[in-house]
Amino acid sequence: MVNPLFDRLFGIHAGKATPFLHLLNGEVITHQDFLGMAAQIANVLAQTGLKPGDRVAAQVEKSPEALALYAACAQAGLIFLPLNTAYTADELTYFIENSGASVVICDARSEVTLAPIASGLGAGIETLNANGSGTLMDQAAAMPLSYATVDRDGDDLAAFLYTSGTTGRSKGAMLTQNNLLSNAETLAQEWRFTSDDVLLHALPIFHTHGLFVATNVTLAAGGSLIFMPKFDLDAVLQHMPQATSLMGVPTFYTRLLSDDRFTRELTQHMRLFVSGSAPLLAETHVQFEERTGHRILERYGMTETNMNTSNPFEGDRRAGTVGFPLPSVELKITDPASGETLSQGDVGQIEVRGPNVFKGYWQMPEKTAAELREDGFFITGDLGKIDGDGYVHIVGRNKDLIISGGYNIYPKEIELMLDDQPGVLESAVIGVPHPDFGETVLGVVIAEPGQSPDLDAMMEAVRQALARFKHPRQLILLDELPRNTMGKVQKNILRDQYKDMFAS
Ligand code: MLC
Ligand code: AMP
Repeated sequence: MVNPLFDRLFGIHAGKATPFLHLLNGEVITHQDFLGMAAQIANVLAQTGLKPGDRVAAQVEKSPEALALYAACAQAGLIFLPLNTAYTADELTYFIENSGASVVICDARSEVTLAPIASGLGAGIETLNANGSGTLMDQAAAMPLSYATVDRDGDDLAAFLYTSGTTGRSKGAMLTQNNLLSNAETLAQEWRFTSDDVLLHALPIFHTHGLFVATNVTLAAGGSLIFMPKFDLDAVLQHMPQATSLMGVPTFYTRLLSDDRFTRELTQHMRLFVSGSAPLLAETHVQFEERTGHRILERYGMTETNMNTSNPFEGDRRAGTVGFPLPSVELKITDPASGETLSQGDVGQIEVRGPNVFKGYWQMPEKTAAELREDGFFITGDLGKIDGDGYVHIVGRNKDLIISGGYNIYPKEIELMLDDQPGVLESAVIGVPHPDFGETVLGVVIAEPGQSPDLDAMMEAVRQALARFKHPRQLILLDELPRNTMGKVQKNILRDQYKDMFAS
Protein backbone atom coordinates (compact mmCIF):
# COMPACT_ATOMS: atom_id res chain seq x y z
CA MET A 1 0.00 0.00 0.00
CA VAL A 2 1.96 2.97 -1.21
CA ASN A 3 1.53 6.46 -2.55
CA PRO A 4 5.09 7.80 -2.85
CA LEU A 5 4.26 11.51 -3.15
CA PHE A 6 1.80 11.58 -0.30
CA ASP A 7 3.71 9.18 1.94
CA ARG A 8 7.09 10.87 1.61
CA LEU A 9 6.07 14.52 1.65
CA PHE A 10 2.98 14.51 3.86
CA GLY A 11 2.40 11.13 5.49
CA ILE A 12 5.83 11.09 7.12
CA HIS A 13 4.68 13.95 9.35
CA ALA A 14 1.69 12.08 10.77
CA GLY A 15 1.30 12.65 14.46
CA LYS A 16 3.83 15.49 14.58
CA ALA A 17 2.73 18.50 16.58
CA THR A 18 5.58 20.50 15.05
CA PRO A 19 4.79 23.78 13.20
CA PHE A 20 4.20 23.61 9.48
CA LEU A 21 2.51 26.91 8.63
CA HIS A 22 3.11 30.16 10.51
CA LEU A 23 0.33 32.53 9.48
CA LEU A 24 0.65 36.30 9.58
CA ASN A 25 -2.08 36.55 12.24
CA GLY A 26 0.15 34.57 14.63
CA GLU A 27 -1.73 31.30 14.22
CA VAL A 28 0.37 28.17 13.75
CA ILE A 29 -0.85 25.09 11.88
CA THR A 30 1.05 21.96 12.86
CA HIS A 31 1.93 19.16 10.48
CA GLN A 32 -0.73 17.05 12.18
CA ASP A 33 -3.40 19.78 11.89
CA PHE A 34 -2.52 20.16 8.24
CA LEU A 35 -2.83 16.43 7.57
CA GLY A 36 -6.22 16.43 9.31
CA MET A 37 -7.42 19.26 7.08
CA ALA A 38 -6.13 17.48 3.96
CA ALA A 39 -7.86 14.24 4.99
CA GLN A 40 -11.15 16.07 5.52
CA ILE A 41 -10.90 17.59 2.05
CA ALA A 42 -9.98 14.21 0.54
CA ASN A 43 -13.13 12.77 2.14
CA VAL A 44 -15.25 15.53 0.57
CA LEU A 45 -13.74 14.99 -2.87
CA ALA A 46 -14.23 11.24 -2.68
CA GLN A 47 -17.81 11.68 -1.49
CA THR A 48 -18.65 13.88 -4.45
CA GLY A 49 -17.77 10.88 -6.60
CA LEU A 50 -14.25 11.74 -7.74
CA LYS A 51 -12.08 8.76 -8.67
CA PRO A 52 -8.29 8.44 -8.78
CA GLY A 53 -6.98 10.05 -11.96
CA ASP A 54 -9.78 12.66 -12.12
CA ARG A 55 -8.70 16.27 -12.47
CA VAL A 56 -9.39 18.89 -9.80
CA ALA A 57 -9.14 22.42 -11.21
CA ALA A 58 -8.56 25.08 -8.56
CA GLN A 59 -8.49 28.84 -9.02
CA VAL A 60 -8.27 29.93 -5.41
CA GLU A 61 -6.39 32.49 -3.34
CA LYS A 62 -3.38 31.33 -1.38
CA SER A 63 -4.49 29.94 1.99
CA PRO A 64 -3.68 26.94 4.24
CA GLU A 65 -6.84 25.29 2.93
CA ALA A 66 -5.70 25.78 -0.68
CA LEU A 67 -2.42 24.08 0.16
CA ALA A 68 -4.29 21.30 1.96
CA LEU A 69 -6.31 20.79 -1.22
CA TYR A 70 -3.06 19.91 -2.99
CA ALA A 71 -2.20 17.40 -0.24
CA ALA A 72 -5.76 16.02 -0.41
CA CYS A 73 -5.43 15.42 -4.14
CA ALA A 74 -2.15 13.57 -3.56
CA GLN A 75 -3.76 11.43 -0.87
CA ALA A 76 -6.84 10.63 -2.96
CA GLY A 77 -4.85 9.98 -6.16
CA LEU A 78 -6.47 12.94 -7.92
CA ILE A 79 -4.67 15.15 -10.41
CA PHE A 80 -4.24 18.65 -9.03
CA LEU A 81 -4.63 21.46 -11.54
CA PRO A 82 -3.84 24.81 -9.92
CA LEU A 83 -4.70 27.93 -11.92
CA ASN A 84 -3.37 31.48 -11.76
CA THR A 85 -5.85 33.69 -9.89
CA ALA A 86 -5.40 36.32 -12.60
CA TYR A 87 -6.93 34.17 -15.35
CA THR A 88 -10.15 35.46 -16.90
CA ALA A 89 -13.30 33.40 -17.50
CA ASP A 90 -12.28 32.93 -21.16
CA GLU A 91 -8.93 31.50 -20.16
CA LEU A 92 -10.48 29.26 -17.50
CA THR A 93 -13.05 27.85 -19.88
CA TYR A 94 -10.25 26.51 -22.04
CA PHE A 95 -8.40 24.92 -19.10
CA ILE A 96 -11.52 23.28 -17.68
CA GLU A 97 -12.56 21.96 -21.06
CA ASN A 98 -9.12 20.85 -22.19
CA SER A 99 -8.30 19.06 -18.94
CA GLY A 100 -11.73 17.46 -18.62
CA ALA A 101 -11.76 18.54 -14.98
CA SER A 102 -14.39 16.80 -12.86
CA VAL A 103 -14.66 19.62 -10.37
CA VAL A 104 -13.78 23.31 -10.31
CA ILE A 105 -12.91 24.92 -7.00
CA CYS A 106 -13.06 28.70 -7.03
CA ASP A 107 -13.56 31.79 -4.92
CA ALA A 108 -17.23 32.51 -4.15
CA ARG A 109 -16.85 35.79 -6.09
CA SER A 110 -16.19 33.83 -9.29
CA GLU A 111 -18.94 31.29 -8.73
CA VAL A 112 -21.63 33.16 -10.67
CA THR A 113 -19.39 33.28 -13.74
CA LEU A 114 -17.82 29.85 -13.43
CA ALA A 115 -20.80 27.73 -12.34
CA PRO A 116 -22.50 27.78 -15.79
CA ILE A 117 -19.17 27.17 -17.52
CA ALA A 118 -18.38 24.23 -15.25
CA SER A 119 -21.83 22.69 -15.54
CA GLY A 120 -21.79 23.14 -19.32
CA LEU A 121 -18.59 21.12 -19.35
CA GLY A 122 -19.92 18.48 -16.99
CA ALA A 123 -17.85 19.55 -13.98
CA GLY A 124 -19.05 20.15 -10.43
CA ILE A 125 -18.25 23.35 -8.55
CA GLU A 126 -17.19 24.08 -4.96
CA THR A 127 -16.07 27.34 -3.42
CA LEU A 128 -13.02 28.09 -1.33
CA ASN A 129 -12.33 31.67 -0.27
CA ALA A 130 -9.12 33.33 0.90
CA ASN A 131 -10.26 33.07 4.54
CA GLY A 132 -11.00 29.34 4.21
CA SER A 133 -14.78 29.74 4.07
CA GLY A 134 -16.94 28.29 1.29
CA THR A 135 -18.70 25.08 0.40
CA LEU A 136 -15.54 22.95 0.34
CA MET A 137 -14.56 23.57 3.95
CA ASP A 138 -18.20 23.65 5.12
CA GLN A 139 -18.47 20.01 4.06
CA ALA A 140 -14.94 19.20 5.24
CA ALA A 141 -15.76 20.31 8.78
CA ALA A 142 -18.08 17.32 9.21
CA MET A 143 -15.60 14.80 7.82
CA PRO A 144 -13.20 12.45 9.64
CA LEU A 145 -9.65 13.64 10.23
CA SER A 146 -8.22 10.62 8.48
CA TYR A 147 -8.48 9.19 5.00
CA ALA A 148 -7.36 5.85 3.59
CA THR A 149 -4.54 6.95 1.27
CA VAL A 150 -5.10 5.75 -2.29
CA ASP A 151 -2.38 3.55 -3.77
CA ARG A 152 -0.37 5.22 -6.51
CA ASP A 153 2.63 4.36 -8.57
CA GLY A 154 5.51 6.82 -8.90
CA ASP A 155 4.67 7.05 -12.59
CA ASP A 156 1.05 8.05 -11.97
CA LEU A 157 0.07 11.63 -12.70
CA ALA A 158 -0.02 14.03 -9.77
CA ALA A 159 -0.57 17.42 -11.38
CA PHE A 160 -1.29 19.29 -14.58
CA LEU A 161 0.25 22.72 -14.99
CA TYR A 162 -0.80 24.66 -18.05
CA THR A 163 1.87 26.53 -19.95
CA SER A 164 1.25 28.70 -22.96
CA GLY A 165 2.89 27.90 -26.22
CA THR A 166 4.35 29.56 -29.25
CA THR A 167 1.18 28.79 -31.18
CA GLY A 168 -0.92 30.63 -28.60
CA ARG A 169 -2.64 27.47 -27.33
CA SER A 170 -1.93 26.43 -23.75
CA LYS A 171 -0.70 22.93 -23.09
CA GLY A 172 -1.28 20.87 -19.95
CA ALA A 173 2.10 19.62 -18.73
CA MET A 174 1.52 16.21 -17.11
CA LEU A 175 3.69 15.77 -14.01
CA THR A 176 4.04 12.44 -12.30
CA GLN A 177 4.45 11.71 -8.61
CA ASN A 178 8.10 10.83 -9.26
CA ASN A 179 8.75 14.05 -11.18
CA LEU A 180 7.75 16.06 -8.13
CA LEU A 181 9.14 13.80 -5.46
CA SER A 182 12.56 13.18 -7.00
CA ASN A 183 13.08 16.90 -7.48
CA ALA A 184 11.94 17.81 -3.95
CA GLU A 185 14.24 15.25 -2.35
CA THR A 186 17.20 16.22 -4.52
CA LEU A 187 16.79 19.92 -3.82
CA ALA A 188 16.27 19.46 -0.09
CA GLN A 189 19.58 17.65 -0.02
CA GLU A 190 21.43 19.98 -2.38
CA TRP A 191 20.29 23.08 -0.49
CA ARG A 192 20.76 21.45 2.95
CA PHE A 193 17.18 21.84 4.12
CA THR A 194 16.42 20.42 7.57
CA SER A 195 13.51 20.38 10.00
CA ASP A 196 14.98 23.59 11.49
CA ASP A 197 14.32 25.50 8.31
CA VAL A 198 11.70 28.24 8.27
CA LEU A 199 11.06 29.35 4.71
CA LEU A 200 9.54 32.75 3.97
CA HIS A 201 6.85 31.71 1.50
CA ALA A 202 5.71 34.72 -0.51
CA LEU A 203 5.30 33.08 -3.93
CA PRO A 204 1.96 32.08 -5.42
CA ILE A 205 1.07 28.38 -5.03
CA PHE A 206 -0.25 27.82 -8.55
CA HIS A 207 3.18 27.48 -10.19
CA THR A 208 6.17 25.18 -9.99
CA HIS A 209 8.29 27.61 -7.98
CA GLY A 210 5.92 28.26 -5.07
CA LEU A 211 4.19 24.87 -5.00
CA PHE A 212 6.68 22.24 -6.02
CA VAL A 213 9.98 23.88 -5.16
CA ALA A 214 9.35 26.01 -2.08
CA THR A 215 6.61 23.87 -0.51
CA ASN A 216 7.74 20.37 -1.46
CA VAL A 217 11.36 21.00 -0.47
CA THR A 218 10.29 22.25 2.96
CA LEU A 219 7.93 19.30 3.37
CA ALA A 220 10.61 16.82 2.35
CA ALA A 221 12.84 18.20 5.12
CA GLY A 222 10.07 18.55 7.72
CA GLY A 223 10.58 22.30 8.07
CA SER A 224 8.00 25.07 8.24
CA LEU A 225 6.75 27.98 6.14
CA ILE A 226 5.98 31.57 7.06
CA PHE A 227 2.96 31.49 4.82
CA MET A 228 2.22 34.88 3.26
CA PRO A 229 -0.76 35.52 0.98
CA LYS A 230 1.55 37.26 -1.50
CA PHE A 231 4.83 39.15 -1.75
CA ASP A 232 4.30 42.20 0.41
CA LEU A 233 7.56 44.05 0.97
CA ASP A 234 6.68 45.30 4.47
CA ALA A 235 5.57 41.84 5.61
CA VAL A 236 8.64 40.15 4.15
CA LEU A 237 10.94 42.64 5.91
CA GLN A 238 9.02 42.22 9.16
CA HIS A 239 9.22 38.43 9.18
CA MET A 240 12.70 37.91 7.79
CA PRO A 241 14.35 37.79 11.25
CA GLN A 242 12.27 34.69 12.08
CA ALA A 243 13.14 32.92 8.83
CA THR A 244 16.11 30.90 7.61
CA SER A 245 15.45 30.91 3.88
CA LEU A 246 13.65 32.64 1.03
CA MET A 247 12.85 31.51 -2.49
CA GLY A 248 11.84 34.14 -4.98
CA VAL A 249 11.81 35.52 -8.48
CA PRO A 250 14.34 38.28 -9.26
CA THR A 251 11.66 40.95 -8.66
CA PHE A 252 11.65 39.92 -4.96
CA TYR A 253 15.36 40.70 -4.73
CA THR A 254 15.27 44.01 -6.60
CA ARG A 255 12.32 45.11 -4.45
CA LEU A 256 14.18 44.16 -1.25
CA LEU A 257 17.27 46.04 -2.39
CA SER A 258 15.17 49.12 -3.17
CA ASP A 259 14.32 49.43 0.54
CA ASP A 260 16.77 50.87 3.10
CA ARG A 261 15.28 48.70 5.84
CA PHE A 262 16.78 45.68 4.08
CA THR A 263 20.13 45.44 5.86
CA ARG A 264 22.83 42.94 6.73
CA GLU A 265 21.48 42.84 10.27
CA LEU A 266 17.98 41.93 9.09
CA THR A 267 19.34 38.90 7.22
CA GLN A 268 21.54 37.62 10.07
CA HIS A 269 19.32 34.65 10.83
CA MET A 270 18.96 33.71 7.14
CA ARG A 271 21.07 30.92 5.69
CA LEU A 272 19.85 30.81 2.09
CA PHE A 273 18.34 33.03 -0.61
CA VAL A 274 17.33 31.20 -3.81
CA SER A 275 16.39 32.91 -7.08
CA GLY A 276 14.83 31.50 -10.22
CA SER A 277 12.03 31.56 -12.83
CA ALA A 278 13.69 34.45 -14.67
CA PRO A 279 17.25 35.71 -15.14
CA LEU A 280 18.81 37.36 -12.12
CA LEU A 281 20.92 40.29 -13.25
CA ALA A 282 24.57 39.92 -12.26
CA GLU A 283 24.35 43.44 -10.85
CA THR A 284 21.54 42.37 -8.48
CA HIS A 285 23.68 39.45 -7.33
CA VAL A 286 26.64 41.75 -6.61
CA GLN A 287 24.53 44.44 -4.92
CA PHE A 288 22.85 41.80 -2.77
CA GLU A 289 26.16 40.46 -1.52
CA GLU A 290 27.46 43.95 -0.80
CA ARG A 291 24.35 44.78 1.21
CA THR A 292 23.85 41.53 3.12
CA GLY A 293 26.98 39.41 2.84
CA HIS A 294 24.84 36.62 1.32
CA ARG A 295 25.34 35.28 -2.18
CA ILE A 296 22.03 34.51 -3.85
CA LEU A 297 21.87 30.92 -5.10
CA GLU A 298 20.45 30.92 -8.62
CA ARG A 299 18.86 27.83 -10.10
CA TYR A 300 17.12 27.06 -13.38
CA GLY A 301 13.92 25.18 -14.05
CA MET A 302 10.65 25.14 -15.86
CA THR A 303 7.12 23.84 -15.58
CA GLU A 304 7.81 20.77 -17.71
CA THR A 305 10.98 19.76 -15.92
CA ASN A 306 10.89 21.13 -12.39
CA MET A 307 14.45 22.14 -11.50
CA ASN A 308 17.33 21.26 -13.81
CA THR A 309 20.40 23.05 -12.50
CA SER A 310 21.57 24.83 -9.40
CA ASN A 311 24.52 26.80 -8.23
CA PRO A 312 26.32 24.94 -5.47
CA PHE A 313 25.35 25.33 -1.82
CA GLU A 314 28.98 24.97 -0.87
CA GLY A 315 31.34 26.39 -3.45
CA ASP A 316 31.19 29.30 -5.80
CA ARG A 317 27.72 30.67 -6.60
CA ARG A 318 28.50 32.46 -9.83
CA ALA A 319 26.53 35.50 -10.88
CA GLY A 320 25.11 35.21 -14.38
CA THR A 321 25.13 31.40 -14.30
CA VAL A 322 22.58 28.83 -13.21
CA GLY A 323 25.17 26.42 -11.85
CA PHE A 324 25.49 22.70 -12.53
CA PRO A 325 22.99 20.03 -13.59
CA LEU A 326 21.37 18.52 -10.49
CA PRO A 327 22.30 14.95 -9.54
CA SER A 328 20.51 12.53 -11.91
CA VAL A 329 19.72 15.32 -14.39
CA GLU A 330 21.56 15.14 -17.71
CA LEU A 331 21.96 18.39 -19.62
CA LYS A 332 23.39 18.91 -23.08
CA ILE A 333 23.73 21.75 -25.52
CA THR A 334 22.64 20.91 -29.03
CA ASP A 335 22.50 22.41 -32.48
CA PRO A 336 18.89 23.56 -33.02
CA ALA A 337 18.95 22.45 -36.65
CA SER A 338 20.60 19.03 -36.42
CA GLY A 339 20.09 18.13 -32.76
CA GLU A 340 23.79 17.19 -32.56
CA THR A 341 25.56 17.81 -29.26
CA LEU A 342 27.84 20.85 -29.50
CA SER A 343 31.34 21.30 -28.11
CA GLN A 344 31.89 22.71 -24.67
CA GLY A 345 31.58 26.52 -24.74
CA ASP A 346 29.38 26.64 -27.84
CA VAL A 347 25.95 28.21 -27.61
CA GLY A 348 22.99 26.02 -28.54
CA GLN A 349 19.65 24.79 -27.28
CA ILE A 350 19.49 23.35 -23.78
CA GLU A 351 18.12 19.81 -23.54
CA VAL A 352 17.53 17.93 -20.30
CA ARG A 353 16.71 14.38 -19.26
CA GLY A 354 16.05 12.86 -15.87
CA PRO A 355 13.41 11.78 -13.36
CA ASN A 356 12.33 15.42 -13.17
CA VAL A 357 11.16 15.57 -16.80
CA PHE A 358 7.38 15.47 -17.36
CA LYS A 359 5.42 12.82 -19.25
CA GLY A 360 4.17 15.04 -22.05
CA TYR A 361 1.35 17.43 -22.85
CA TRP A 362 -2.17 16.24 -22.08
CA GLN A 363 -3.82 14.93 -25.24
CA MET A 364 -1.31 16.69 -27.50
CA PRO A 365 0.91 13.91 -28.85
CA GLU A 366 2.26 16.06 -31.68
CA LYS A 367 3.34 18.89 -29.43
CA THR A 368 4.83 16.35 -27.04
CA ALA A 369 6.77 14.69 -29.86
CA ALA A 370 8.07 18.07 -31.05
CA GLU A 371 9.65 18.87 -27.68
CA LEU A 372 10.23 15.59 -25.90
CA ARG A 373 12.58 13.31 -27.80
CA GLU A 374 12.06 9.56 -27.84
CA ASP A 375 15.29 9.12 -25.89
CA GLY A 376 13.83 11.20 -23.05
CA PHE A 377 15.62 14.51 -23.68
CA PHE A 378 13.34 17.54 -23.44
CA ILE A 379 14.09 20.52 -25.68
CA THR A 380 13.69 23.42 -23.29
CA GLY A 381 13.61 26.24 -25.83
CA ASP A 382 16.31 28.02 -23.83
CA LEU A 383 19.67 28.81 -25.37
CA GLY A 384 22.80 28.32 -23.35
CA LYS A 385 26.34 27.08 -23.01
CA ILE A 386 28.46 25.19 -20.52
CA ASP A 387 31.68 26.93 -19.53
CA GLY A 388 35.08 25.38 -18.83
CA ASP A 389 34.22 24.90 -15.14
CA GLY A 390 30.94 23.15 -15.94
CA TYR A 391 28.63 26.05 -15.06
CA VAL A 392 25.56 26.40 -17.27
CA HIS A 393 24.83 29.86 -18.68
CA ILE A 394 21.46 30.79 -20.15
CA VAL A 395 22.14 33.27 -22.92
CA GLY A 396 18.75 33.60 -24.58
CA ARG A 397 15.62 31.83 -25.74
CA ASN A 398 14.84 29.90 -28.85
CA LYS A 399 11.14 30.44 -28.13
CA ASP A 400 9.17 33.64 -28.40
CA LEU A 401 8.53 34.18 -24.71
CA ILE A 402 8.37 37.14 -22.34
CA ILE A 403 8.97 36.63 -18.61
CA SER A 404 7.43 39.39 -16.50
CA GLY A 405 7.96 39.17 -12.75
CA GLY A 406 8.39 35.41 -13.14
CA TYR A 407 5.18 34.91 -15.16
CA ASN A 408 5.49 33.57 -18.69
CA ILE A 409 3.72 35.39 -21.47
CA TYR A 410 3.64 34.00 -24.98
CA PRO A 411 3.37 36.88 -27.50
CA LYS A 412 1.42 34.73 -29.95
CA GLU A 413 -1.58 34.59 -27.64
CA ILE A 414 -1.77 38.40 -27.52
CA GLU A 415 -0.95 38.86 -31.21
CA LEU A 416 -3.83 36.58 -32.20
CA MET A 417 -6.18 38.80 -30.18
CA LEU A 418 -4.81 42.05 -31.53
CA ASP A 419 -4.94 40.78 -35.11
CA ASP A 420 -8.65 40.06 -34.62
CA GLN A 421 -9.50 43.66 -33.74
CA PRO A 422 -11.20 45.95 -36.28
CA GLY A 423 -8.85 47.80 -38.61
CA VAL A 424 -5.77 45.77 -37.66
CA LEU A 425 -3.64 44.24 -40.37
CA GLU A 426 -1.07 42.59 -38.13
CA SER A 427 0.76 43.00 -34.84
CA ALA A 428 3.92 42.07 -33.00
CA VAL A 429 4.18 41.70 -29.25
CA ILE A 430 7.60 42.00 -27.67
CA GLY A 431 9.22 42.05 -24.25
CA VAL A 432 11.20 45.13 -23.27
CA PRO A 433 13.31 45.70 -20.14
CA HIS A 434 11.40 46.80 -17.05
CA PRO A 435 13.05 47.83 -13.78
CA ASP A 436 10.58 45.96 -11.53
CA PHE A 437 9.36 43.01 -13.62
CA GLY A 438 12.57 42.37 -15.57
CA GLU A 439 10.63 42.44 -18.82
CA THR A 440 7.25 43.88 -19.72
CA VAL A 441 4.90 43.62 -22.67
CA LEU A 442 4.73 46.08 -25.57
CA GLY A 443 2.32 45.70 -28.49
CA VAL A 444 3.09 47.03 -31.96
CA VAL A 445 0.09 47.33 -34.27
CA ILE A 446 -0.14 47.86 -38.03
CA ALA A 447 -3.39 49.23 -39.47
CA GLU A 448 -5.15 47.89 -42.52
CA PRO A 449 -4.78 50.35 -45.39
CA GLY A 450 -6.97 53.41 -44.80
CA GLN A 451 -7.98 52.29 -41.28
CA SER A 452 -7.11 53.77 -37.89
CA PRO A 453 -7.71 51.16 -35.18
CA ASP A 454 -8.95 52.38 -31.82
CA LEU A 455 -6.11 51.49 -29.44
CA ASP A 456 -8.22 52.06 -26.31
CA ALA A 457 -10.89 49.70 -27.59
CA MET A 458 -8.18 47.16 -28.36
CA MET A 459 -6.84 47.37 -24.82
CA GLU A 460 -10.36 46.87 -23.50
CA ALA A 461 -10.76 43.74 -25.62
CA VAL A 462 -7.47 42.40 -24.26
CA ARG A 463 -8.57 43.19 -20.68
CA GLN A 464 -11.76 41.19 -21.13
CA ALA A 465 -9.98 38.13 -22.45
CA LEU A 466 -6.56 37.86 -20.88
CA ALA A 467 -5.06 37.90 -17.39
CA ARG A 468 -3.79 41.28 -16.21
CA PHE A 469 -0.12 40.31 -16.24
CA LYS A 470 -0.31 39.61 -20.00
CA HIS A 471 -1.68 43.04 -20.92
CA PRO A 472 0.62 45.18 -23.02
CA ARG A 473 1.79 48.17 -20.98
CA GLN A 474 1.39 50.14 -24.17
CA LEU A 475 0.23 49.74 -27.76
CA ILE A 476 2.09 51.53 -30.53
CA LEU A 477 0.81 52.10 -34.06
CA LEU A 478 3.46 51.75 -36.79
CA ASP A 479 3.31 51.85 -40.57
CA GLU A 480 4.95 48.47 -41.00
CA LEU A 481 6.83 45.75 -39.18
CA PRO A 482 10.55 45.27 -39.83
CA ARG A 483 11.07 42.08 -41.84
CA ASN A 484 14.07 40.19 -43.12
CA THR A 485 14.49 39.10 -46.71
CA MET A 486 12.51 35.93 -45.98
CA GLY A 487 9.59 38.09 -44.83
CA LYS A 488 9.99 37.08 -41.15
CA VAL A 489 9.22 39.79 -38.60
CA GLN A 490 12.43 40.96 -36.96
CA LYS A 491 11.39 41.34 -33.37
CA ASN A 492 14.99 41.96 -32.33
CA ILE A 493 14.89 45.28 -34.21
CA LEU A 494 11.71 46.28 -32.40
CA ARG A 495 13.15 45.18 -29.05
CA ASP A 496 16.21 47.29 -29.67
CA GLN A 497 14.16 50.28 -30.78
CA TYR A 498 11.99 50.27 -27.66
CA LYS A 499 14.48 48.95 -25.11
CA ASP A 500 14.55 52.17 -23.08
CA MET A 501 10.80 52.72 -23.08
CA PHE A 502 10.30 51.67 -19.45
CA ALA A 503 13.88 52.07 -18.21
CA SER A 504 14.03 53.58 -14.73
C1 MLC B 1 1.29 41.48 -10.93
N1 MLC B 1 1.07 42.26 -12.00
C2 MLC B 1 1.95 41.95 -12.93
C3 MLC B 1 2.73 40.89 -12.39
N2 MLC B 1 2.30 40.63 -11.15
N3 MLC B 1 2.14 42.43 -14.17
C4 MLC B 1 3.12 41.89 -14.87
N4 MLC B 1 3.91 40.89 -14.42
C5 MLC B 1 3.74 40.36 -13.19
N5 MLC B 1 4.50 39.35 -12.73
C6 MLC B 1 0.08 43.32 -12.20
C7 MLC B 1 -0.86 43.45 -11.06
O1 MLC B 1 -2.03 42.74 -11.38
C8 MLC B 1 -1.07 44.94 -10.97
O2 MLC B 1 -2.04 45.33 -11.86
C9 MLC B 1 0.21 45.53 -11.42
O3 MLC B 1 0.81 44.51 -12.24
C10 MLC B 1 1.18 45.88 -10.32
O4 MLC B 1 1.08 44.94 -9.33
P1 MLC B 1 2.06 44.86 -8.09
O5 MLC B 1 1.26 45.07 -6.86
O6 MLC B 1 3.27 45.68 -8.29
O7 MLC B 1 2.46 43.38 -8.25
P2 MLC B 1 2.47 42.30 -7.16
O8 MLC B 1 1.10 41.87 -6.81
O9 MLC B 1 3.37 42.82 -6.05
O10 MLC B 1 3.14 41.07 -7.92
C11 MLC B 1 4.42 41.11 -8.45
C12 MLC B 1 5.13 39.82 -8.08
C13 MLC B 1 4.23 38.65 -8.53
C14 MLC B 1 6.46 39.80 -8.81
C15 MLC B 1 5.36 39.74 -6.60
O11 MLC B 1 3.95 38.77 -9.93
C16 MLC B 1 4.79 37.31 -8.22
O12 MLC B 1 4.64 36.82 -7.11
N6 MLC B 1 5.45 36.70 -9.19
C17 MLC B 1 5.98 35.35 -9.05
C18 MLC B 1 5.57 34.52 -10.22
C19 MLC B 1 6.02 33.07 -10.04
O13 MLC B 1 5.76 32.43 -9.04
N7 MLC B 1 6.65 32.53 -11.05
C20 MLC B 1 7.13 31.16 -11.04
C21 MLC B 1 6.67 30.39 -12.28
S1 MLC B 1 7.35 28.76 -12.23
P3 MLC B 1 -2.77 46.74 -11.79
O14 MLC B 1 -4.10 46.42 -12.33
O15 MLC B 1 -2.77 47.16 -10.37
O16 MLC B 1 -1.96 47.63 -12.67
C22 MLC B 1 8.71 28.86 -13.25
C23 MLC B 1 9.65 27.73 -13.22
C24 MLC B 1 10.82 28.11 -12.40
O17 MLC B 1 8.94 29.84 -13.86
O18 MLC B 1 11.97 28.00 -12.84
O19 MLC B 1 10.59 28.52 -11.26
P1 AMP C 1 7.84 28.33 -16.87
O1 AMP C 1 7.37 27.81 -18.17
O2 AMP C 1 6.95 29.33 -16.22
O3 AMP C 1 8.13 27.22 -16.00
O4 AMP C 1 9.19 29.11 -17.16
C1 AMP C 1 10.35 28.43 -17.51
C2 AMP C 1 11.31 29.35 -18.16
O5 AMP C 1 11.78 30.31 -17.21
C3 AMP C 1 12.57 28.64 -18.60
O6 AMP C 1 12.40 27.96 -19.83
C4 AMP C 1 13.55 29.79 -18.67
O7 AMP C 1 13.40 30.48 -19.89
C5 AMP C 1 13.10 30.67 -17.52
N1 AMP C 1 13.95 30.53 -16.33
C6 AMP C 1 13.75 29.80 -15.21
N2 AMP C 1 14.77 29.96 -14.34
C7 AMP C 1 15.65 30.81 -14.93
C8 AMP C 1 16.90 31.37 -14.56
N3 AMP C 1 17.45 31.13 -13.37
N4 AMP C 1 17.52 32.20 -15.43
C9 AMP C 1 16.97 32.47 -16.64
N5 AMP C 1 15.79 31.99 -17.04
C10 AMP C 1 15.13 31.16 -16.20
